[in-house]
Amino acid sequence: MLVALTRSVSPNLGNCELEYFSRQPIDIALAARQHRHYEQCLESRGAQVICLPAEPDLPDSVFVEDPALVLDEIAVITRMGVESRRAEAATLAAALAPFRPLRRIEAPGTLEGGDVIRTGRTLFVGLSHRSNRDGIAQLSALAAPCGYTVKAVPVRGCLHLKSAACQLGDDAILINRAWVDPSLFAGLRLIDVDDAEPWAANVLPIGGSLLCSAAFPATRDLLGRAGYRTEPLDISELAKAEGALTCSSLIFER
Ligand code: CIR
Repeated sequence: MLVALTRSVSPNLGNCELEYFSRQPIDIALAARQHRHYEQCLESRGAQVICLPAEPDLPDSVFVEDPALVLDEIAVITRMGVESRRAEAATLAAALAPFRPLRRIEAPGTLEGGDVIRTGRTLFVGLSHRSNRDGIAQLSALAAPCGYTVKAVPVRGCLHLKSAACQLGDDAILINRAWVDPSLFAGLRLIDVDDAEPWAANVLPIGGSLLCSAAFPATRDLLGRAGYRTEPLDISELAKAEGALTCSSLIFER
């Protein structure tokens, strides 16, 4: 049984961290409706959604992908690259404890789940503003006994590795080559985002289809032509906080 761990939108989302976007007003009620629709899409694809209560003091806490990484054997509670988000880990760790033994990234390491792409037993980890070499080395030491190889991937021009590239549920990667070196994914099939849609690489494979942002129709079209079933979701309000599709859930086998 697939579990999707989520957290309701903070009423304070408007005070989110921003790295690449200018601050825009966020309609919190609309963000909450869009997030609920996202959860319904996960449910309709077979996931049991466990939604944690909103954290009014933690603006970015809806983005549960970042404070933890759930592998088949363990869950790694990360140490986030921005101080303002570190308190998100406590309640997320409590929610994950029944499912996996917990491990932790410790200072001076930093790591955010948005920087981790898994393909088979390989973890590609973005070396970004948010995840540093020490954090990646710690993850490598924690995951190696479970049979994972960790590969560091320098990222430029975007928030996380998963802003630049995402795994499509098979041996393919959707990629914006301007932000990550494609040669690092040697052996995998690469599909480029549409040139006019640099932020389109973040899509979520679940239940045999790809959840895509409705804001990037050209990339969705090209995925359709490549044989993928896609579903557009309006995530306009979470996108203003630099969120996309993968960042609002942690999906794992129970
Ligand atoms: C942040 O800057 O941390 C949030 N405003 C956005 C995080 C999005 N996370 C993700 O894509 N994994």
